[in-house]
Amino acid sequence: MQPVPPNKQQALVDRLTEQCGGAYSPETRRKHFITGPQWAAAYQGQALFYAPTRTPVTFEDVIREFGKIGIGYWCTHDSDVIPSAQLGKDGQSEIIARIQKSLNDHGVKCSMVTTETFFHEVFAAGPAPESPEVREYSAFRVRNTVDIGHELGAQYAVYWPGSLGYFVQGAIDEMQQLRWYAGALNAACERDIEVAKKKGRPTLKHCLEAKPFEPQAEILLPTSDAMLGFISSGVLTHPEMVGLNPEYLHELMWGGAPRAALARALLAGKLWHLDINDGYRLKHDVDIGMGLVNPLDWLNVLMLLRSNGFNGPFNLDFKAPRTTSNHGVFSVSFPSAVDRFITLWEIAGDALTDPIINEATAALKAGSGVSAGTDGHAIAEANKELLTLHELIAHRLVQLLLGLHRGRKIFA
Ligand code: GLT
Ligand code: MN
Ligand code: MN
Repeated sequence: MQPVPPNKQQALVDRLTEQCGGAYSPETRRKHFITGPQWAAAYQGQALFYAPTRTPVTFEDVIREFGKIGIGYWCTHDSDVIPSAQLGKDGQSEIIARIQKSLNDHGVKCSMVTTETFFHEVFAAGPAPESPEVREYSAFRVRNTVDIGHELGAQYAVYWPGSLGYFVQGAIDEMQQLRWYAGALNAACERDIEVAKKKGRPTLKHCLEAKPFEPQAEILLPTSDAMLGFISSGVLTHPEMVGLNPEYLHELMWGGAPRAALARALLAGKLWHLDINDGYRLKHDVDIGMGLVNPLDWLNVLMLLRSNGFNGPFNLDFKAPRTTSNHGVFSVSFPSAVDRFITLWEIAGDALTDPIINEATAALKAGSGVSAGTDGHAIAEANKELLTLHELIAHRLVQLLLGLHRGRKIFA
């Protein structure tokens, strides 16, 4: 092949993207409760050890492009768009008005706001350290985020306490820091009740997001399960207002099975928001686009969610690789992530109504009908052939995933 000069490269990528097929219309995409984070779209590829590979984009660019793609909802940290020095000051309302205008112009809604309690120097010792002034500042930040959320019409607030922890041992009192962290959440909920009442709006759903490592070495609330324990531990004044925003990859990072983690959250009635992405077990937070690494596992996860009535928000918390250009972020990364999600969601629907899977599942639940009392060996013998269905169900799911039930098409 001839070299592809710089001025021909975008056209080549666009043509091949088009040839991939499988894209949904913006209208179809908008039917799903899919949300796109400002920080994900604006990420310049500058993770630890790396220089940025992309140029900055504004929130206006992000919202406009989300609107074109058919991503119906936008979410943001308090400080993604509003410089932290302006938070709670006059500059904040001026920026919020500009955000609102962009959202209106492009038919996008704000679904969620989240407080950044990790990046700013003030959070060097985390969001709930010894210093009462820092804790008062954290409370101000979460209260102010609640205000921003209500102004922008959001329904959800997310908190990621990744900096609640330590690098070196000896200085941290875990009991106290957990109580202090609860204090910040309590401040957010109390402000929410006040503002919601004043505005005649429902209160927000406050969702905790766990990640087992990064940026601290040891994290006090490292998993969704740890957070469930925290929510019901008695330290929150409004535990009914606090639930979870699990992230698919964050559960893999500690070696968990995301589907089982989500099942536990569903059982507790706390699965309220979900960050969708992909990556590898026991590795750092690579935030790869949903379905690029573990499509079969994702199919299983979506079957669980569909059959338990969870319809979103599905938050595209992934990061385009450093090799993707600014143009590629909106022409390839976001639309293809949405389309993989929708396809897997539809296949999950097919799998849930698949006659083979359904009959196999029903047969497994029916058992053998042979009552052998307390004779374990006889019970096992009587069920032996039925249990082969486990493997058959797995085969059927892979068939549905890869379209193998339709036969492989060979193009001449
Ligand atoms: C940070 C984290 C994400 C969280 C964001 C919400 S912050 O980017 O790695 O997984 O969803 O605060
Ligand atoms: Mn996340
Ligand atoms: Mn992540």
